Amino acid sequence: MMQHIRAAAAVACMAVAMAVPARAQGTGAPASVRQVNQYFSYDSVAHSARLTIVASLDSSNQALNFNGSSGGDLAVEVPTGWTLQVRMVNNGPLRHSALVIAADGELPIAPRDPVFAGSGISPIERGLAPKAHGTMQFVAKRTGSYGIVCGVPAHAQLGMWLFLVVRDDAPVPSYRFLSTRKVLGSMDGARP
Ligand SMILES: [Cu+2]
Repeated sequence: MMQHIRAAAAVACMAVAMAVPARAQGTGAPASVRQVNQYFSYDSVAHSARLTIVASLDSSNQALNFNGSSGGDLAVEVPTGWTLQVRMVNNGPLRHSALVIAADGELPIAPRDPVFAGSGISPIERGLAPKAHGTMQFVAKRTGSYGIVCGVPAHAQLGMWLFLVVRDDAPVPSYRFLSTRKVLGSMDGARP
């Protein structure tokens, strides 16, 4: 009898496990989701990553920063083919936006052509108003070095950008600081 109940319970458990994706305890997120830090997480089964960018997080670089970083001293890396969802919150007094451009040389004064379909937070040139939120979602289709840059004229040149690295051989996404690097107006030099 006891064995019978145990077997029935095991079957019931399996049914629940199959019906509901495994959940990380307490967070409500699937077990395949890893929260790297307060700004970055990824799902290794869905092949997607989520990045939160707080524009003007603090006063560093005259508040022209993303999550406190500027001049390419922060690099977010995702494997080729993954989807990246970016949510921007404007915490500063000026308007800001974000778009992905190829990292080749000097930053344009007014970057306005996102390199991947969907890789811009509108309005790119005018920017989000203070306290406003915006999102973009795109597939990082092509391997290479890119910048996630502010599209409001002059902001990227003044350092409001971070590196986005798309790599074939990246095992998992990462969010890392390039402490030796800080070049405000150019993407040349020590690339991640
Ligand atoms: Cu800006």
